[in-house]
Amino acid sequence: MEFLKYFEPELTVRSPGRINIIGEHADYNMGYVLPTAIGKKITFKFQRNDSDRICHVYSMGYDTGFQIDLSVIAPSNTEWENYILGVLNEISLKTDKVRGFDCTIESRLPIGSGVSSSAALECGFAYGLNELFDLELTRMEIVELSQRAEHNYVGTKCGIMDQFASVMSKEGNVILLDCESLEFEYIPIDLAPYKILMLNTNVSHNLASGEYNTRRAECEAGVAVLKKFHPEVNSLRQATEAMVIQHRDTMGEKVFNRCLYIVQEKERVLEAVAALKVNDLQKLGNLLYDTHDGLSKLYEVSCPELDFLVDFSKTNDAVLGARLMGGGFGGCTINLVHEDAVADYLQSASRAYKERFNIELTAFEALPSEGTSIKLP
Ligand code: GAF
Repeated sequence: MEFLKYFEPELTVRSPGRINIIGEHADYNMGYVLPTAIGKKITFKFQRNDSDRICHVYSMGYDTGFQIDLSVIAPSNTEWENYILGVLNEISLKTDKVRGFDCTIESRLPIGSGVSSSAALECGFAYGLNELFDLELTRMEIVELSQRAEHNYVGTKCGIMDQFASVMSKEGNVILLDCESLEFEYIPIDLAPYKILMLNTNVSHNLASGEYNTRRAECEAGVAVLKKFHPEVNSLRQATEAMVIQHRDTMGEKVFNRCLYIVQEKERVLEAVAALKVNDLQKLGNLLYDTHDGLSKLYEVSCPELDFLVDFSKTNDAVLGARLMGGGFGGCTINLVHEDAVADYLQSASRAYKERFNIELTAFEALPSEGTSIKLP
């Protein structure tokens, strides 16, 4: 099939990836997270076509596309298509206003690196259709339907953080999001003279999606135990460390470890926000290290490459803190590095990483940026 790759678009939408300062695997446990969008984005170009129900979506990066008949939306065997189809399916459950369109997608977001190219794909696509066909969806509806798309068409039972950050972020701020009430606060972030340096391990251990859902199930198993003794506990958000410790034997070691990490992480996010507000970057850095420790030893979502980079960072005084970021099992570490030392640090980390794993490290600076938006001509 011939696809339209280049056309004068009616609408261009830019949808960013995200970082998360702290609060990992906290969202589906109804805890707190501290994410923001970054400057790296996916660009969508849209135009309506003259068909009532035939749509074309083309990925410039994969150099391949697919056709969709709006009257038969169903999952595909190709993973990236399911992010798009899942969104179309969710939108079709809400409205019948969508008509035929052509769309091209061009990504500057490294896939599988923990900066949530998946949420950027879902949210940017949903945002674009909302504008193109006047669907009158609110930003929050876009966030929620994109999350459901991932659950229903991709199979990852993700929390709400990534979609929320992709759509709701504001330049120069992080978002303190309470994933239980969905109340949120923008917190200005100025880390000078430190920078947020992302180091990409360039590995993505393919266990990730299955293991992610397993972690979620393990947390739910912990909640089920706690609920027998504390009926008010509906999620780990309502649990305390003392409760988790008290019921350690009933939970069993693995579920206990998962729950312990989650209740400790909940406190760390609040401590990190307090530290940010008084510019105590040393404290913030130590909290990042504590989170990594928990993710690696208790939650067991790290891998040798991520552990290596975090350990390596501890040998350099210019780094205040580092941890794996995102779901885990590969992707990036987030590092708080003194601006004068970024280049040297990157050079030494790259050399050491290459020597140990024979893999090239890649890096970028993350700048807190605006969420999904229309690109004006
Ligand atoms: C992935 C998920 F999509 C998020 O919802 C979140 O749970 C994150 O992993 C871990 O914090 O990015």
